[in-house]
Formats: sequence, C-alpha cells, structure tokens
Amino acid sequence: MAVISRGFTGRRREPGPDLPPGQFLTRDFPVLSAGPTPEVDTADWQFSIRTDDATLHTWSWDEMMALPIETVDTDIHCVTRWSKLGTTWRGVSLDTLFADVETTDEFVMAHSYGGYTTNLPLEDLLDGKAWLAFEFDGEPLEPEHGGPVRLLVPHLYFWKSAKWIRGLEMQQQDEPGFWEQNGYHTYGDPWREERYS
Ligand SMILES: Nc1nc2c(c(=O)[nH]1)N[C@H]1C(S)=C(S)[C@@H](COP(=O)(O)O)O[C@H]1N2
Ligand SMILES: [Mo]
Repeated sequence: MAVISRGFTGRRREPGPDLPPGQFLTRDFPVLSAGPTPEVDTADWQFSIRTDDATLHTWSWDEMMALPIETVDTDIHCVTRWSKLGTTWRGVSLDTLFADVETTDEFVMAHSYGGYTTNLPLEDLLDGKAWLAFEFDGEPLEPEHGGPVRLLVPHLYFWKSAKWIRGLEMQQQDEPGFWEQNGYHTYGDPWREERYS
C-alpha cells in the first residue's frame, strides 16, 4: 500500500549538495515578517537609489515594468533553517537599475515600506546576483511575501531579501540594518553558516 504524505512524496530531495549546512527542506512558503504587512499600491509605489552626493534615481511602477524583465530560477535559504529549492521569480536585475548610477560607495542600505532595513555590499547586488522581484510562481507577488516588489538576493540568507522594497541608499561604510543590529551576521552567507554575529 502506498503511503502518501504531503512533503514526503517521491520528488522530495534529500539533503545534498544543493542544501547549505544546517538547513532543512520545505515545500511550502513560510512567511517571516518583523511587523505588519504594509499596504503598498502600485500606483503610489516608487523605488529609488540615493547616492552619496544625494542624487536620487527614481522609478515608478510603470517605469520599472518598461525595463527588461528576467525570469529567475533559484534556491532560497532562511536563517531559521528552512530552504526552498527551485523557486521561480520574475523581476528586474539590479544591474539594469544601476546602469546609470555613478557611485564610489561600496555598501548599500536597503529600505522598505514599513521601516525594515538590511545592509549589503554593492557587489552582492551586481553581476546577475540580485533583482527587484514582483512575480513568484507565475503570479503577482503576494503582499505577505513582499508584494508588490521585494528585493531578491538569493545567494545570501533570505533576511537580506527585503520585502516591500522602497529604495537603496549608498553608503561609504557597512552599517547594520534591522536584523543585523539584533544579532544577525553582517553578511549572511548560507554556505558558511553566517547566521549570527
Ligand atoms: N520588509 C521586510 N523584509 C523582510 C523581512 C521583514 O520582516 N520585513 N523579513 C526577512 C526575513 S527574516 C526573511 S526569512 C524573509 C522572509 O520572506 P517570506 O516571508 O517571503 O518567506 O524576508 C525578509 N525580508
Ligand atoms: Mo529570516
């Protein structure tokens, strides 16, 4: 007799080379938010990159949608130890958004609607490593998962992928964001288990 239990059927992948150390596989999509889900209408949505000289590069929803859109197939890893393999997103590469941005700063603070922040080195956002994502699994990104638009930086722990992204602020120095001030690692490489500082 076949025993079928959701999450443990034939397609389940065992921990293997594609699972970072200390991670477990999940097939659902947990929601982790430090506060309430902000209501962000695409009509009011704006994304901006602010450089050191206070130059502001700003995109409306329509302006972002007119940029080249990429499909991203990737694994995601949460510091609370769940990983999800083979997720599919659509969004705009940060390379596209930074194409006309001139800066000598090497660090970035990501700011979200609702006040969340997280810090990253600029190089971790460039060269095909990060996106502004607005679709998950062929559907508009749900508000609880960061819709209308979230940052997607899948090579780092998922707390770096700021939901409800509002803008990026260039910084000379690496300053800690919300979770980084509360004990999380400043960088957060899942393959090195950079969970806490
Ligand atoms: N704005 C914002 N972004 C956020 C968070 C948050 O609380 N607020 N939580 C982070 C954490 S800790 C994780 S694990 C992921 C969770 O994304 P999910 O809820 O879509 O699974 O979002 C990250 N981005
Ligand atoms: Mo997290």
